[in-house]
Amino acid sequence: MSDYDFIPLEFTALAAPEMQARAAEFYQNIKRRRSVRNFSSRSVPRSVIENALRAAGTAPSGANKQPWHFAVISNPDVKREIRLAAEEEERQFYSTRATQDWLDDLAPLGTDEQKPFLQTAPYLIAIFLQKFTIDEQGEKHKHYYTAESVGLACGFLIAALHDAGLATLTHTPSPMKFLNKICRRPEHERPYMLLVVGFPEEGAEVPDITKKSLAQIATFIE
Ligand code: IYR
Repeated sequence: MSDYDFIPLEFTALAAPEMQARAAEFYQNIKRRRSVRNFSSRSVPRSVIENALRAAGTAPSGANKQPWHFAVISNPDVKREIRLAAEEEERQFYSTRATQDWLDDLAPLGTDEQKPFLQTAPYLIAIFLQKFTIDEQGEKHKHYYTAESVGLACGFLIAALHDAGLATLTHTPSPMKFLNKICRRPEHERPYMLLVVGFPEEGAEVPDITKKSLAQIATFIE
């Protein structure tokens, strides 16, 4: 038995032409999203970050457990600490940990162990995954489909920030356990992703990559 009351769904069906126009418009907007690695230090209103996080928090999740936490870092000393820790991990990744195949796949993107954007960008958002929570009585409450749920919330967050006119970078220093200590998150939370948020540096460039076509990514079984 459910403890929830059921309420009418707020839903307005759109006429086909409007649906088509909106779908096309959304695609035109989202396809301009690029992973940016050169950030300016221009500041971003905190309210924009807050609303993007609210949007992320509406993502579907297993049994509505919402198994995520967003640590939002704008403090310059903390950003510096994160940069130093991430660069330490990345130095080991690029020099010993990564396989040659992996390094070959990354070479065209021009990435390396230098992560100045972790200090330059006005906001870093560290996203943590909660496989379970522990209540005040010390009891564990399990969460479900946590990786899927947090991935969805991150997708919503990136789309919301892009829609608000901001640039992002999904950054995954590996391992990134150092984020627990720096962000003061409990040990049982798994750092999932570090999102860099801000404005691109004047004249920023991005690699000339392409996305797979619709035919390459979808089959229609009609
Ligand atoms: N975490 C490293 C390496 C890296 C890995 C992948 I897969 C990328 O798409 C990009 C980078 C780094 O941030 O440099």
